[in-house]
Amino acid sequence: MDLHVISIFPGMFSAITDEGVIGRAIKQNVLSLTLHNPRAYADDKHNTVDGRPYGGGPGMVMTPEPMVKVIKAARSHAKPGAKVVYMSPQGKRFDHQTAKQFAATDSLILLAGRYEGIDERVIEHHVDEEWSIGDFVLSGGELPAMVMIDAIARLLPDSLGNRESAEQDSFAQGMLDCPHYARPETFAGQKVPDVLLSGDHQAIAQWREQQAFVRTLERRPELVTEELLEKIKLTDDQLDLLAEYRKATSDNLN
Ligand code: 9D3
Repeated sequence: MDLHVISIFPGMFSAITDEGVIGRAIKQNVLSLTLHNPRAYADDKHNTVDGRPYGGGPGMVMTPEPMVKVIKAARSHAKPGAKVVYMSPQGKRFDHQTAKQFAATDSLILLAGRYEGIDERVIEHHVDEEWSIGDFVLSGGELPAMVMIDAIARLLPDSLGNRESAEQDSFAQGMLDCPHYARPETFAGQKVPDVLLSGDHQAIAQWREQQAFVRTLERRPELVTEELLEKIKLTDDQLDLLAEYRKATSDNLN
């Protein structure tokens, strides 16, 4: 997969290119990441990429000319059909499903804005999709782009065959993860749950699924949708728990 990132702060991306999943994917040629700086396409001696907003108000706006030039340059390097994705608080919310869809494409152009954002005419004519990573205010699109790249890169097939662990990811299943334990068996007076030491793989799988289900129900009830319930096929115990929980929450409302 080739990724093209448009940003006036290309140096920020060394945070993800040098180590970890993304660094490894790049090293194994599963992924390439190319940075494109709008400043290189500004035509004044100060390489200006921002301007004052028409209509007044605080902050600056990224001006159209260098942005359109840098987008065209990125398109010329990307594979044919690559989408231009603008990281924006006005975008749809990025999630694991979206990560999977992007991971299945072979070329992508991510546009990270600064200031108050990009001139709307650029978005209308040169951007294919807008994505947000959540309802909180950041200072630019670079961290969101890196978040998206991380979520995508770990889903790419690699030579070590990490696909299986990606499929087992909690969000891939639509549930939160179960608790995890490592040595020692007793730490600060707290013992690892017996079932995990039993060697009974079926019992362990059952316990983990039960833990994941209860946690999801308690912490993120909005994730327990009809769709999830159909997918995971609840045991009788889980059905009882769900009924009890739903009764308790509907009682709270009354
Ligand atoms: C304080 C500035 N805001 C005016 C009311 C608007 C605003 C402009 C630019 C808010 C944030 C930003 C910069 N953010 C992004 O570029 C961004 C972002 C985010 O802030 N949160 C979640 N996802 C994203 S994707 C890009």
